[in-house]
Amino acid sequence: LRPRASRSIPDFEDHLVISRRILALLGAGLSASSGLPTFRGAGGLWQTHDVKQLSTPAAFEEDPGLVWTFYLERRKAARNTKPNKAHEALAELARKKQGFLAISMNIDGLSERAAHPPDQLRFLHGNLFDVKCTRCDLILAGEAGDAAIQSIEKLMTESKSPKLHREDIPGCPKCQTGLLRPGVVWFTEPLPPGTLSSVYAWIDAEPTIDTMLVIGTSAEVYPGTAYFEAARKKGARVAVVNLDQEDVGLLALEEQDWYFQGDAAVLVPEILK
Ligand code: BJW
Repeated sequence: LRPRASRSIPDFEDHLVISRRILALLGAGLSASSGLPTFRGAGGLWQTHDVKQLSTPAAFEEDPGLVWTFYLERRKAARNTKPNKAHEALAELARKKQGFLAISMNIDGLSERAAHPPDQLRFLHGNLFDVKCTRCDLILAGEAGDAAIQSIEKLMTESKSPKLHREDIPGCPKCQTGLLRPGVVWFTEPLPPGTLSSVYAWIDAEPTIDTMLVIGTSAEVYPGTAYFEAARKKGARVAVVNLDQEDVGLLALEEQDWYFQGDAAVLVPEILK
């Protein structure tokens, strides 16, 4: 399915210059050039890992050790890599344009490490470096999250068994009944309170949103994709950056939109310069 839009970079730049409010939806393809795998498609995590066994609340209930092992490995990979030129270009755009907001589905911490201004960045799916409780509202972020995760990592390295067991997982220090789990949003779970509505409020605010960037996402997961529809209804013109044109079909691009096919780490700095 060929996207209808395929306009030129200079044409997009002309539009960006006059854009006052810009929203970006960021997906796993943004971090692909930093060496982190995406989810769907060739080389994606779901090709070799079963999403139902790893990224749902039922999976954690069934085997919390397996789920923690999966997230500890991803945390290590994220820590051992660096933001790429696309993360940096988006952070730069945010510094230049107060009316730019990025909403990230990524949990890898790379946009933060690229110094994207925090008030212009929202997270839909949590953070690999946070820990929360399965029962109460406890969230351990920053140093507290790190300390909790390090205690689990230590258990793993010291354990004689290659597998983490339920009794290895620390309990919640607040409610004393739940278990500590990764601070991410799994399938069927609601987003962090207030996130959904605050992004809709941003889209509805004045002046009207001019531009929506959709970078490195297969656009399959709700509610990220619902923001696209909302921005489109407000009249935003859409620019998509994606390696695979098949994935762009879901977005139903129109004549006035842009599709830039290729690596985000190359194209994003080019279109935002
Ligand atoms: C490049 C590139 C390069 C590669 N340059 N491009 C039926 C049952 C249950 C639930 C639902 C249902 N129907 C709908 C739902 C709702 C569900 C959903 O959307 N499901 C659909 C899949 C059908 N959504 C939810 O459950 C969400 N919660 C919610 O909606 O709450 C309200 C609600 C509650 C209860 C019921 C219903 C509603 C929560 C979704 C949480 C998703 N979590 C994950 C895991 C997070 C933690 C973790 O990382 O482990 O988030 S799943 C995974 O998908 C991850 C991602 O953030 C997310 C999006 O993936 P993304 O970023 O698009 O990656 P890919 O791999 O799909 O695409 C990468 C793209 O990059 C590709 O297009 C490549 O071509 C491209 N690319 N390299 C540029 N170098």
